[in-house]
Amino acid sequence: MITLALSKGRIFDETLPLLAAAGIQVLEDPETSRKLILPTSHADVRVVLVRASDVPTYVEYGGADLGVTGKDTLIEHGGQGLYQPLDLKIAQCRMSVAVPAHFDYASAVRQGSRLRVATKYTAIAREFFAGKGVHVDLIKLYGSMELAPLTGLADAIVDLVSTGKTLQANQLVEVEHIMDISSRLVVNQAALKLKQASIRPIIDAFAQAIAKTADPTP
Ligand code: PRT
Ligand code: MG
Repeated sequence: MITLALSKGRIFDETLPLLAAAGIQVLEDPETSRKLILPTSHADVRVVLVRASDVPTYVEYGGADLGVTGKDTLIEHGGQGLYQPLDLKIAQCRMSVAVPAHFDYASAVRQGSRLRVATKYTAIAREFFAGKGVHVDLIKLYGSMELAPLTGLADAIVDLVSTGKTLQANQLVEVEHIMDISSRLVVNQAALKLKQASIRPIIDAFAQAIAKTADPTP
């Protein structure tokens, strides 16, 4: 049996076409089913639904053989014990620093002020500001980062941005682009050795599907 860990929402939705390219159909819709283990058209392949931030942990400890996870989540997890064969180019966005429109970020940085930064992504934020030589107090949050500067909890946030509409709706502006983000296929290293014959074809089919999307000419 091969177990693939996915999170509901954009990662599940954008992984479906890749699974289809590997000849695998998921037989239940996670939005209507309450099941956490979904069967597929392959009797020996199943999908488990976990929190996005739990995907690397499931794969690291062998609760799943494979998983799909954002680069953001993977960096925060640390990636230990995970083979990362493919950038799937799905669920694309960017990691940015944002501040209230009235906050003079450039001056604050120039003057060497200590910035209060709220984020779910403390490892990425710590490394980014250390690289710039900016002193920060990091405030760990688990969601709704946009609220932190509006309530005086923080001067700035580090968060994911795709269309920019969430920032705009909360009068926040992007002041730094930290990195581009997309989702990765992660594989348990022991499973790759022991279940090589079942896992390799899935990796190869995903790789071909991505290459086709990047260059659609036959
Ligand atoms: O929601 P939950 O707490 O369970 O976990 P999660 O938020 O990590 O899961 P999910 O499914 O929301 O995101 C899974 C992965 O999708 C992330 O780890 C990213 O790699 C990727 N991804 C791509 C995004 C976005 N785009 C994105 N726009 N993840 C989150 N967002 C959020 C962002 O945090 C912000 O609140 O959407 C908002 C901004 O969107 P725009 O379009 O308004 O800019
Ligand atoms: Mg979310």
